[in-house]
Amino acid sequence: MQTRRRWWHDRVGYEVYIRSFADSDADGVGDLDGLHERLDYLAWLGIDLIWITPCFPSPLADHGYDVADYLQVADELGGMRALERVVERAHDLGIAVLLDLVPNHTSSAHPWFIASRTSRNDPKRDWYIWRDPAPDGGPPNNWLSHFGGPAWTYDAATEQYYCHLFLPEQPDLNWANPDVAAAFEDIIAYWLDRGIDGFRIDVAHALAKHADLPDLPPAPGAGSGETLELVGNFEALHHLYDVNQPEVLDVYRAWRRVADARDGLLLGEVYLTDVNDLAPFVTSQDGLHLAFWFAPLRFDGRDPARLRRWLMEGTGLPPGCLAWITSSHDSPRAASRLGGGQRGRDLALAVAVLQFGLPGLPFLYQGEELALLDVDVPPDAAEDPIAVRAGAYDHSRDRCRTPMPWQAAPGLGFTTAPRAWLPLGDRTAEDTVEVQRSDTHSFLHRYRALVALRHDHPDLSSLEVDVEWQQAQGPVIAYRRGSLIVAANLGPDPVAWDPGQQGRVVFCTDRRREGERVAGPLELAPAAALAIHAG
Ligand code: ISL
Repeated sequence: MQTRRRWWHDRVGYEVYIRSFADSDADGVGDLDGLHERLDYLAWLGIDLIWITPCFPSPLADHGYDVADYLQVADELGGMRALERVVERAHDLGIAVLLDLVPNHTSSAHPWFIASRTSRNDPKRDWYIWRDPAPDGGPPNNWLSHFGGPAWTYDAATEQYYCHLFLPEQPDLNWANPDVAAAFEDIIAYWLDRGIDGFRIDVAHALAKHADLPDLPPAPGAGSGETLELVGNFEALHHLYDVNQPEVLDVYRAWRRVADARDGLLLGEVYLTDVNDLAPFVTSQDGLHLAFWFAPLRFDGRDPARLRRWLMEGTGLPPGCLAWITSSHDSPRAASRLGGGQRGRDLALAVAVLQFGLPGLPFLYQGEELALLDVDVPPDAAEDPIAVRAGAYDHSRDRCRTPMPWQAAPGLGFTTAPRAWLPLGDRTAEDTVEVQRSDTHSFLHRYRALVALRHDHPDLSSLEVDVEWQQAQGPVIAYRRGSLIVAANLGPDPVAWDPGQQGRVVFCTDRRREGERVAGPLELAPAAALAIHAG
């Protein structure tokens, strides 16, 4: 089945974690005017699509993923005018702007929920998931919150529990209620009509719940180490009824009509790592346009065959329906996950090279282009509810969310405030944009060259050019994409690798190899990746 070519298919995306990108007003928190000032940098990097993490009014129990008003912009981030300035400038630079839509839950401070909890008869009562206590007075079922503890909180005023897959301050909406669906169709139309180009959709697989809210059985793979998230016992349950219900696809069918009428992009955070679960979200012509593919985030640098399998699984879907990431504001930075140090950084770039050659929308997470490592955030500086509430410091997302290092200066060029909202960490001058930009051998320049590779070779973003996977040669993952051959050595030793084709190196993680003629086997250093133009 062929996907119709749309405006986003040849773009390169970038996640802006707004609170840590650039602070324009010296309050220690990144904001939209700060982003505005840095859009030229993103254009220089070759980025032509950004996803801005939630910028709506919020009590910040989950740093913006608890939205109190979907139609306004938080004052702390600069308000509506600041967003308009960002969109205008971004469009002048050819950069599309996605907002982060959080439809699974609202903030408990949203007027909908405030009304809903006033009485069992309130017109908004059924906008959320309320149930009577179990016979013993406990929660109605055994569902758990992603952030630890039960997925239910008792509301004494009306003597019922409400459901929240995340914090108690993030009550889940009842998507079985058509009024909720209608409200979100209006929200989507509202922003698209104001020049926003689309949405990243938060926990896009979770909106619909099984009507009977049955207990969840234990997970078949529990304890196998295969699971991603270990906060509390969330991954010990088999999530048969709380996420990935078929009705969720009806939601996107309706949104798709609203979005397509305005040429808007719907990009789902579908956190399902079995490709068969993910497929229905993106393979029908009336579902999400794109979904992030999270399985490759399980690669820790040790078993290239696993990464190869996940990349192949993703490319088994119709072309152009996936977005590729190696890190985000929810996971360890790629360079840290892949072992840290020089090798972790080199491997992160090598994996990005492999992903940038595949059909779909490649994304960078802010700071990835600098090969940043995670920052150690001490418990007394913790912000993430996973750390603060659940005490799961090992899984804290703070360490991948620390401020962007722009300059080797106090505040890292991120802020002039004496203190940023999260620690700056021990960033070195070599970590900063300023220093890396002036050094053509830096990671920043390699990522920029990688983005340019994608833009300069239409075969890579084409929906018609297949991926031809090469037989695995030891730790080397390689494929052909039209006129290009892309390869990476993910092992710890140099490898002789045969591209099976003559050509010229048009990109290499080792910049000195660019331009090299290839005629037969060549040596790939550990963590080296390259692209060869055949001919
Ligand atoms: O489902 C998961 C793994 O099985 C989770 O990883 C889940 O998809 C993820 O935590 C969802 O993240 C998003 O929604 C959260 C917010 O805290 C994150 O920052 C956001 O990216 C709640 O809105």
